[in-house]
Amino acid sequence: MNPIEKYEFDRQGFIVIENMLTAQEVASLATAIDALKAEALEQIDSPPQKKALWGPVYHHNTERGYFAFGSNRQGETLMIEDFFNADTAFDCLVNHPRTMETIAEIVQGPIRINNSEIRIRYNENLSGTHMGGPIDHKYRYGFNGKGIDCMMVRMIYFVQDVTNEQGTFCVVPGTHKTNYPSPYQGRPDDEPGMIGLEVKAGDAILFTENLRHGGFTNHSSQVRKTLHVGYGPSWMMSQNIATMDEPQYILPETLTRYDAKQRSLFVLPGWKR
Ligand SMILES: O=C(O)CCC(=O)C(=O)O
Repeated sequence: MNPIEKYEFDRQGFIVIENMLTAQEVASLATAIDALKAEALEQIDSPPQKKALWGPVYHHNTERGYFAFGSNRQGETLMIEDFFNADTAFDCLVNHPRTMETIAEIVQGPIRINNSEIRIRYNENLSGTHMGGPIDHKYRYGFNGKGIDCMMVRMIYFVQDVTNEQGTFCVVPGTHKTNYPSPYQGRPDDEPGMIGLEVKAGDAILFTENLRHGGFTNHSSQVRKTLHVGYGPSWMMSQNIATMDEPQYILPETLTRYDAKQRSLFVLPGWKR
């Protein structure tokens, strides 16, 4: 993080990082997302199913190691969690050098990955606004003598250009520091102060989970596909919806193909499956 990025992240609660991925990474990630999307849509109603703590019922694909929920109908989102298990194309996002250099500046102490989701958003779908203001300790933005001290943060990677019309990720800048809960409801398109963050393929957005955020309505025919990876202090368990506060769902086969540094982003020292 350069001094401007650090200042802006502290001031606004997010930064847009241009050209985070190479053209080759964008191409292979986009291909892997499409293949997984097709499979997940086919399997979504098949057993086994898991009811998440927060309510939704997910298809658990035990063979490829992911959880999927939602549909490709107009107005809907398809969510695929724990996608790292499903395809080696995603390995480039585990211990991604520029990402880790950035995260190390805002999360203190050993870091672990706590969230991995593909969001596929169809025409007329929006992501309801959430967070901002005083918040659960897991998502808190903090600052101390050592600098920025975030709990959960997320990096969103883009494999397509996304304009506001196409359902950008959107934020109310500065709301990671507000002292009152937001009085507004969950429709991002109508919320005062909400701005869309337009991006190009290969860009990434880093934000603190404390920031008020969501996704504008996708008014276009482009299906919006994004990869979301969450980071935080090493004590934090999974923040995926299907496996909330459980150990990270990472298959032994996946860990086998990772190097030691990549493994350390998922597994606590001494932890055995
Ligand atoms: O990208 C979106 O549409 C919303 C994403 C979001 O809410 C999140 O990553 O927490």
